[in-house]
Amino acid sequence: LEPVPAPAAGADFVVVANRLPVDRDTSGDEPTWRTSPGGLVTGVAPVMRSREGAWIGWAGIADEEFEPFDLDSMHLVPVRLSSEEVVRYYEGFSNATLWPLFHDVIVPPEFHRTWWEAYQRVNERFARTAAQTAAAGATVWVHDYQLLLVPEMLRALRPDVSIGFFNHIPFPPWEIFSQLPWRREILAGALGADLIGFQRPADAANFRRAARIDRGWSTAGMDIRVPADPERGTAAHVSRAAAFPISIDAEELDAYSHDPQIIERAAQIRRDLGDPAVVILGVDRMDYTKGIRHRLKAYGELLDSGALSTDDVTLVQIATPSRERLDQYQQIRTEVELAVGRINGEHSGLGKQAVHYFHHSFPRAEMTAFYLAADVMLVTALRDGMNLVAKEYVACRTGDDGALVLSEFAGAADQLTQALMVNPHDIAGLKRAIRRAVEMPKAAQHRRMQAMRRRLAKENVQAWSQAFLDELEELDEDKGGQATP
Ligand code: ADQ
Repeated sequence: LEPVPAPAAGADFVVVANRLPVDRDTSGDEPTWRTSPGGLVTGVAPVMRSREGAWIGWAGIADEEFEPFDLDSMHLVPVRLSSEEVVRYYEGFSNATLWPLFHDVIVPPEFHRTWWEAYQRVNERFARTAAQTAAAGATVWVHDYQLLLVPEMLRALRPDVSIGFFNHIPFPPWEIFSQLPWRREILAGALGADLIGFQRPADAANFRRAARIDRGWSTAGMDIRVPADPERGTAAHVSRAAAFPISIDAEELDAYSHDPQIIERAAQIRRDLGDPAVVILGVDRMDYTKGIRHRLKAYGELLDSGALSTDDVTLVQIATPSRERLDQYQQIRTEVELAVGRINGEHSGLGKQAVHYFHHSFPRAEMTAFYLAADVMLVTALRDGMNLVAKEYVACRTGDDGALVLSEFAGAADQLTQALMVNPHDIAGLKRAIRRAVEMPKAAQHRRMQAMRRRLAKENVQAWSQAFLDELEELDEDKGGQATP
């Protein structure tokens, strides 16, 4: 790739992510855009608004070209994807190769050369769009596993910009990552960034180790020395790989949780559930990484043995539809629904349902009401970069009560250390933790919840993005003084 000039009127701060934070609404006479929820959106939107930058991403509709537009004080630049690219780049390489590979191969990743070709092509389109959007010397923040090649491509196109990359999902140990036929290109791609952020220190360490083993590149502390690559058109530089655990907009959730209408809605939810003594809640995208089956197995066995009874407890499982065209996702949905059906068939009575299951998404206000209504929250991911649901639950517990059961394989376990930690593969341990949570005395709930809430009030999403962008800026200022490898 050859360097290109900076645009005359470019943006000073550019976010590059697979999806724009909007959905097309075609229900009315005139199609409109409305902002859409989701982990990444929750994380970056507040920063975008405060810095008035540009956001580059796919608008979510294949084969359609949209002009850049402004919404909620954000400048949005749509990138076109053909339906074939959606299949190969997005559903294929991103979600059926990298996603399972980076999540401990819970299901087998598929390696297809046609998917890889599409991934490269689409990454280059994103990189070129970023090169045409960023002002001279701008900061460009690239997000997630769909765009791992963009940092290196953008560096070749625009050596003047400062490039950050954030990996929202785990980064696997070398022994797993090395299965990827294109591991070299993926590593070199991400290493085009000046700063590479991960959720946990262990993810960053896995990444640095991969760079050492595969590329033979030397590391010092968090830094990796990347030599020049004349073929790809990049100069020697130092790239830093470190942990920046993402968080939630604690203040916004706190405001929602104090809203009298939402408080009343939470009370209504409990009444509608039949006023059980204990409401247990699970909230996830319908994904095989989230451990929904393990959770249901443990809960079902507790009902089987009589340790829990539908006289006192009910489980509300909310599972957002996700990646529904992929086989593995159809399969997990079938398995979850079979398990829910079995448990309800065996244990529900009239007005006493064992599991209330929802396969759709809810507005944020309604989600908050569910968090407020739940005495126990179950987060049992088999592997999860962070898991914002765990943090959202804590942020909504304005009464300092409630019990969180949390998988040690979710990044959130590093911050929410007062949760009841579980290994979700250990069904006996999971059952013990659920019982403990259900029976936890109020004083213990308060002690644990207060400590977690105090931490989240400080370590919110604004602090996360600020920490990442501050460090990126520092690295940019230091650039002149850096010894080249
Ligand atoms: P996800 O895998 O999507 O995110 P998570 O972090 O839990 O997982 O974020 C899900 C978001 O969607 C939460 O904000 C939640 O409230 C919302 N949500 C879930 N179900 C919903 C429903 N039915 N209705 C409405 N909203 C719903 C990826 C990584 C994570 C990482 C995030 C952010 O897999 O590990 O924490 O990115 O980096």
